[in-house]
Amino acid sequence: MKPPWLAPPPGPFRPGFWRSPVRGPWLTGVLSLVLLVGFPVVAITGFVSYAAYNPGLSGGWTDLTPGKGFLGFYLFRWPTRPPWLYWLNQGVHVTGGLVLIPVLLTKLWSVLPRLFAWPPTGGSVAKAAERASLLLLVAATMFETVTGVTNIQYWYAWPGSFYQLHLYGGWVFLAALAVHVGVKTPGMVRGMRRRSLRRELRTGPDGTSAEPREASDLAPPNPAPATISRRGVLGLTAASGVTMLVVTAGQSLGGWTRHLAVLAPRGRPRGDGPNAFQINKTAEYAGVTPKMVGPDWELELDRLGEGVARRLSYSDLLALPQHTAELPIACVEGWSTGVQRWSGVRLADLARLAGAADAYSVLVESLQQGGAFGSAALARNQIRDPLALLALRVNGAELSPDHGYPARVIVPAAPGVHNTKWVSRMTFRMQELDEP
Ligand SMILES: Nc1nc2c(c(=O)[nH]1)N[C@H]1C(S)=C(S)[C@@H](COP(=O)(O)O)O[C@H]1N2
Ligand SMILES: [Mo]
Repeated sequence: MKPPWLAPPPGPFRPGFWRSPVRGPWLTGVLSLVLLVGFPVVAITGFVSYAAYNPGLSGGWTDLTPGKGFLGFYLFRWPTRPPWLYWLNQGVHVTGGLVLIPVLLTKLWSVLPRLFAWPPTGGSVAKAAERASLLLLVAATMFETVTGVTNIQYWYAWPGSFYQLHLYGGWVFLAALAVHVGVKTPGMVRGMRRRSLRRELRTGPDGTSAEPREASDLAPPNPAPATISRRGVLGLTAASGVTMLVVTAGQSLGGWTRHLAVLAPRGRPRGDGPNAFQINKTAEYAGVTPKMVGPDWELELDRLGEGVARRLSYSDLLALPQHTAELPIACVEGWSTGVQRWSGVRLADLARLAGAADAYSVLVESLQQGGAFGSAALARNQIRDPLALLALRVNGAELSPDHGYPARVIVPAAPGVHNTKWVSRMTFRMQELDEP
């Protein structure tokens, strides 16, 4: 006899409360397998995105992440080829994360009774540790999903930078996932072996009965008659995932699929004409006025520590050799402008003009008045790539004010945030400096 204080309180804490006959080790196992394949893809592309965002420049020019030295152990110099590299990475990261949301929710539903398991500590130290790691995993997964979704939907209102919180959350997630996979994989395999997928996909609610309680505490001790089959649950989940795919993927795929991307704020086509592609921040938002980019606008080229090397007017820039690059802008938020035809001056030519042909890095600053992303640092390989331009024109026309008139950076394979608009100054740094 258990002492009375160990008896669960009424309601969801009593196993008999949970009666769905489809809940059980098989359904949980199938959903787990989908997440086991999907989550690592989303996590890896997320960590890779961080490497792209931070090109490993020391000195903290753009990256202010505290503790970067420790968590940044895997960072590598982000390449400039293939030009669609970041487009693909971020499309997979964001779209993959969104598509997995319905699978995650169904999986959480399938294990919901365990949230109410009694006693909450599990009754032993080992159980308590397992439950704590589970709580951490669920919390980290929710945190990554909520911060990610609010960020791409422009509702982001969390204290602290998205970039840091989502990265740290990612590490917590990865650690908790590793423990979970280690502990649960045998159970997942056993659960899936209990039933044949093919047979389940042919079984409707009439033929659906619960798995035996002895098999797992996920199965209900006192099952109700089935109102949905396992096939129905998996079908609804799959249909939700596919719907999510259809209403978001167009924001990165582009073309006609863009019309379907109703859940993507930067997904839809906008107007027509050479500049009619997605805009992130407008000139108005950045506080860039027509006066600031009028005839007096100049580009300043500096060498760090040595001051101004050159000043170039708009017509000076147009008089330099003009080059063309067909490149997309691919935002960290997962959307892309698709390939546009940019033309302007090579960053390598500007570096040479500044006497900085083999610069280690360059800090590109804009006319933006405050706010984030008004400047960005680029690494040597990005300066030197022949497709890396200070663009003056796009698709045969002058840049529009919102796309960065008079001049903006465009670098192959770089995350959108490095393609600084309304450029006013470029400071070349000749050597790698020590951390400040
Ligand atoms: N000065 C400045 N440049 C900027 C930004 C910004 O906010 N300010 N946003 C960046 C981001 S995050 C992206 S995705 C691209 C978007 O370029 P677009 O608005 O021309 O599509 O511009 C980049 N350049
Ligand atoms: Mo972006």
